[in-house]
Amino acid sequence: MSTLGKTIFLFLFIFASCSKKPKLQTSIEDIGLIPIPVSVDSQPGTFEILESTPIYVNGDDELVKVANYFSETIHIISDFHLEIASSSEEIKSGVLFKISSEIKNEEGYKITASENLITLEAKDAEGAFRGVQTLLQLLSVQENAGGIRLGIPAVKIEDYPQYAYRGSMLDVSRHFFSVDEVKRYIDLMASYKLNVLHLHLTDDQGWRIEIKSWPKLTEIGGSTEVDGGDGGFYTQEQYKDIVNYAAARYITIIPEIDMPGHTNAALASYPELNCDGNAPELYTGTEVGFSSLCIDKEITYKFVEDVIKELVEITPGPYIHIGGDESHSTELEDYIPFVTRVQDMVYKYGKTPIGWDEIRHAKLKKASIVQFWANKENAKAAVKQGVKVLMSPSARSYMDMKYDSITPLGLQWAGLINVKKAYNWNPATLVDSISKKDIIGVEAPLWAETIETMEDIEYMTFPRLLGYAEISWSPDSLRNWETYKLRLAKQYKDLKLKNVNLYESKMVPWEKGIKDSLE
Ligand code: TNX
Repeated sequence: MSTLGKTIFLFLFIFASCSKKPKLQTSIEDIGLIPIPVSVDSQPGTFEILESTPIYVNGDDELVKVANYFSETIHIISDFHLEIASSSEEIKSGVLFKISSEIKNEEGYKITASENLITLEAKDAEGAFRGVQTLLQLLSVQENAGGIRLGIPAVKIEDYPQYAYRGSMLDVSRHFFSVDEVKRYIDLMASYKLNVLHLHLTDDQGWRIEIKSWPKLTEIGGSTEVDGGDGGFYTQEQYKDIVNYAAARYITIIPEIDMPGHTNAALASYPELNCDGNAPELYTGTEVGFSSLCIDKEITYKFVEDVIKELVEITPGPYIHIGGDESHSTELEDYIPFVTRVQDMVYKYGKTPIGWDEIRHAKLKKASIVQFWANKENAKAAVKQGVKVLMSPSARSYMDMKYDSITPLGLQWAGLINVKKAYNWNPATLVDSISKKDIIGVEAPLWAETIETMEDIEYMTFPRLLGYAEISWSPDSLRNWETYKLRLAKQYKDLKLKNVNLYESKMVPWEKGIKDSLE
């Protein structure tokens, strides 16, 4: 070889060895999946996602949307643009999204990841969306001078949920939260496979949803909030925007109109809804149980029916929540016929009613749902009527309860709920004589008497929300506080990347160190 030839050879050799990246290594041991999947079988090797990694879709348009969501999320993390192509052929390398009739469970999915190929199979697009959340949690992002590298450890995962209803509730009445804030909460919920957001749209302190046939509800009733702030409300267009945003993440919005109590905002807006014909003042305090719709006036039922009718038009989901809690100013003999009549109206417009556990006093139709929050006798009586229960035990799942005595936000009437207490319970054994078959699922509410900002929402819900997600998704046999807290600790980096205002409980050994060098 000539000297020039040798020089070129040497140059190429050095260039090649410098540009050759070390093999990317990731380990499932470093990842704390929440909720824990039904089965995880770790394999050797790592799949590296590159700018050139193709995504193939073998399924319908809905599945393409889920693949797009995956690709867009990868783009946000890494700037990579992963191309999506449809394919019914056998694929040897890349990421394949596929509908599979072998997967029988609702929302079920299966991930098979090797060094060359990731296959995400699901019963339908909804199952694939849940599986994408697992893929995103499996993703390790390693950053060094050479740029960002993305790896997914080789693994086989099979997964499906224990409960069909895995929810959270935001009280937008006591303090109002904007459309963007609700959307951010929806995104955070989606990461942990939650699938229902219940919006507590009305209460004594504020009416937050536009009702075109009763415009003063929002004009007057939406004009303030706890402590006298400006309040606010969603126009029907804004509300539909929230509903669609949630639907794209396979989350159902359940609207609540709380009645016959918790209605001061409506009573202040329309004098004719009051038994004495006089509108009370708007209310900005935090007492409960002082207001009631006028049970004996026919206009009350015209009002309720108009509201339900308009609400149904903007609600694609199956449920309307009719409240029914703490109606201390309504005699039981009035409460029962009221709830019965409102229940019928909801069915008349093609929806299924949900109500807080007191509604069990009325004769319920079998499909109606009772949301247990305080009174075990109410929950048992509901089950005796043959209806299903939604588990929101205040002493375990109320995210407005303080973590400990020095938590700056929140209440403590149902006790303090630290991260362990929030996690360490089983919906199927909490109330004797109520078992899994009687339970539709779990919902963790955030009441907002003391919650004013998105940062406040995040502080009270993170990390407890991840625990409720696991309780409702994962098999009880896999749930254990000691191993859960280690998985939760590994979520630290992801929560920080998402800018979540996390409550850093001392019960959790948060993994704050940067563990992603390429050695
Ligand atoms: C009880 S829970 C309420 C709410 C309060 C909450 C505060 C329920 C059905 N009613 O009106 O906001 O306590 O924790």
